Amino acid sequence: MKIIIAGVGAMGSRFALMLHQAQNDVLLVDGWQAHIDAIRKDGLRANFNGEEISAKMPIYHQEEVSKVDFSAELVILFTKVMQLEGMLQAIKPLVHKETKVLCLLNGIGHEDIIKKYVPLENVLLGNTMWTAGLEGPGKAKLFGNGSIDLQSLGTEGESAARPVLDVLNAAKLNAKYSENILSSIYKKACVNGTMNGLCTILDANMADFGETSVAEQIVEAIVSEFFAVAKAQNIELHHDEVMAQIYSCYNRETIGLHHPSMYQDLIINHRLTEIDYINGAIVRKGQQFNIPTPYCSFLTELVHAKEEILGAK
Ligand code: NAD
Ligand code: AOT
Repeated sequence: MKIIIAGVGAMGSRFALMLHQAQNDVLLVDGWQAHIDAIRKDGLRANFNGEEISAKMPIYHQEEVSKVDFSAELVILFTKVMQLEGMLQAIKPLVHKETKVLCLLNGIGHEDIIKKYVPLENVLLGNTMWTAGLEGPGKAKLFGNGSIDLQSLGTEGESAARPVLDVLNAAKLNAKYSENILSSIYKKACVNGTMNGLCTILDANMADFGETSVAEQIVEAIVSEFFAVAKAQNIELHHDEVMAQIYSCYNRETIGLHHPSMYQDLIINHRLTEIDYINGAIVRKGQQFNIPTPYCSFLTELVHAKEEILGAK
C-alpha cells in the first residue's frame, strides 16, 4: 500500500519502519529539519528490540510537499496534537478523494480538526497501546508490544477500514476494528490524564508515583471527572477496567520504571505538552455540560506553569 507517515517522531518512526519492513511503499513527511537531514543522510535508524536497524525511505519537509508526486492510499497522522492542523494543511495536495486518513494520537476530540480537511467517509479514528521514543534526530528506540483499535467515522463502517486493518496486521501492528472507539479513546485518555501530568509535575516514574500513599485518591478523583464528562456524552466506561489499566502502569517488571511521554517532552526536552488535549479537553467539555472538573483544571494549570518555568517551546 502507498502510505504517508505525517509526523515521523517516535511513533511515526515505529509505524514507518514496521510498514516498510512489510513491503509497503512508505513516504515520510515531517517538520523538524535536523531530523529530516539525518534521515536523508543515514536512513531512519532505530534500536528495535535491542537490534540496530535502518531503512531508507523518502522524506520531505511538510513545507515542500507540493513538489511530491505520490498518490497515497493511506495517511497515518503522528504529529503531536499542537502540530496536527498545520500538518493537515501542509499535506492537502497529497490527500485525494480516496485517501484514508488514520489518527492514533493521544487525547480527545481530534476528529473535530481532521474533518475540516478530510471527508468523514475517509477518516479512521483510533488509539494505540504501542510506545516509542526518540534518541535524537534520525534515531528511534522501539521496545515491547502494542495494539491498535480503530473505527471508520463514515457510514460504510468496518468495510471502509478493512484494507487498512489488513495492511497494519501484515506489519504485525495488531490492529482490530472497534464499534465503540470513543470508549477506548476515553479509556486511554484516563491513563494519560493521570500518569502523564502527575509524573511530570511530581518528577516521578509511574511505579514511584503509584506506590505513594495518596496515589489512589488522586487517580480516583481525576478519573471521576473523565467518567462524568464521558457519561454526559453517552460514552460507556467501566471503572474497574480503567483502574486496572492505570494500576498496570505501576508494575516495575513491565512499564513502571518508564516516564510518560509528557515527562520526556517537558522535563527532558523542554517541549510544550499535550495537556490541553487530555485534562484540558475534560475541563472544556465539563464547562459545556456544567460538570465541575477541579482536578483536571488544576493539573492543566500546573503543567502550563511548568512549561513557562522551563521556557518550553
Ligand atoms: P514526537 O514528539 O516524538 O513527534 C511528534 C513530532 O515532533 C514529529 O514531527 C517530530 O519530528 C517532532 N519532534 C520530536 N522531537 C523533536 C525535537 N526535539 N525538536 C523538534 N521537533 C521534534 O511524538 P510521538 O511520541 O511520536 O507522539 C505522537 C502522538 O502519539 C502523540 O499524540 C502522542 O501522545 C501519541 N502517543 C505516543 C506514544 C509514545 O510512546 N511516544 C504512545 C502512544 C501515543
Ligand atoms: C502509555 N504511555 O501513552 C502507552 O506516555 O504518552 C504516553 C503513553 C501505553 C500504555 C500505557 C502508557
